[in-house]
Amino acid sequence: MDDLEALEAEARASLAEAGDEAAVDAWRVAWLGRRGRLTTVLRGVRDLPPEVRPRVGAGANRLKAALEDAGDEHRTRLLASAADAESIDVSLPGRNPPLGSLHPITLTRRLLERTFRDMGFDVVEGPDVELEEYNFDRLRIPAGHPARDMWDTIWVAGDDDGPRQLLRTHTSPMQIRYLERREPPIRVIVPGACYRYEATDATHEWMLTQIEGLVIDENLSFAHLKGTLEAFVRRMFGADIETRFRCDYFPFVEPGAELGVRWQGDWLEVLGCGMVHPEIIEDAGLDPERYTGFAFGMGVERVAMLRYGVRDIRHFYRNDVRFLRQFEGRR
Ligand code: YSA
Repeated sequence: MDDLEALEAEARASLAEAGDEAAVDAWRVAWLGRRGRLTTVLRGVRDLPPEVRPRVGAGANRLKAALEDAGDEHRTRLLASAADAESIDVSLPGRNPPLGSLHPITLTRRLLERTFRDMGFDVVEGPDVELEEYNFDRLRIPAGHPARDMWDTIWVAGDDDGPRQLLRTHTSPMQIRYLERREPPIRVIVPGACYRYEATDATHEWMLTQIEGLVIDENLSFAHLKGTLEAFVRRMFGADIETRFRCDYFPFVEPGAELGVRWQGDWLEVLGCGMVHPEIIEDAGLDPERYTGFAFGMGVERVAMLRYGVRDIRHFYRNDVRFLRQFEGRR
């Protein structure tokens, strides 16, 4: 029994020196493990004379339980003091939590909106799910018109008797909606998502963002269109940017054009534009002899490609954080 007391004193002294969880584990193995010192004593009880065996056996078992408790308590104390050491020091200055960041298309869209606002444009939005009538018919693209092939369409399933709906293929339907409600002078942009049932490649996505522009006033000419868009491009990309206007066809303008920007030794089409067709002005209840106007539809992903040197449009919506992290901290 004296030996057991000496053993307990030694075990407790050794536990007191264990400074971390790993040391407590090592202590447990040395004393209570399969070949541990106390385990060896317990195993030897069966060799003792029968008259002392019960007393020593009971004492050794009590000691084993006491040392197990002591080991657990020591571990708990160590963990509690480690947690104290890591606890918050309220006197330190605050740190920003790791937040997400804005997507490059959001950044570009906001920059475009700011640029047009500075040039005197209002900003409005319209519906993504649009009526066929606004997306096509009232833009002079009736059913069966070959120009419908320019916009492969995702139709929205609905009531067979009701008007047909679709995911807008461009932001141009908002020209008609805006003209229904506003009187000239009009100077507005309409940013928003558009959807096309088409294959993707390095410069085409099936979901894209456009910014529509509409300007209606007296005495506006193609020179105003060119001047406005060239001023815009210079503000966005600097004075040295190389641009070109080429003839293009859209049923809702006359004449129509596209604006391309020099990109990787080639030209990248950034927007379609033109003088608003007189029939559209007349359908809005305005006198086309008095009012003229111009409009444009710009691809925001294309502008982002130019701005950030992105060679493949598909990077934007792959959700690869290695790509997206490159835009962290930008505004
Ligand atoms: C034309 C004349 C106007 O008076 C007003 C607007 C327009 C533009 C017309 N609504 C339109 O959608 N023309 S477009 O099909 O040529 O697209 C306009 C721009 O969107 C393109 O110049 C390009 O920058 C971008 N775009 C078109 N399809 C795209 C795309 N961007 C990414 N992926 C696609 N699949």
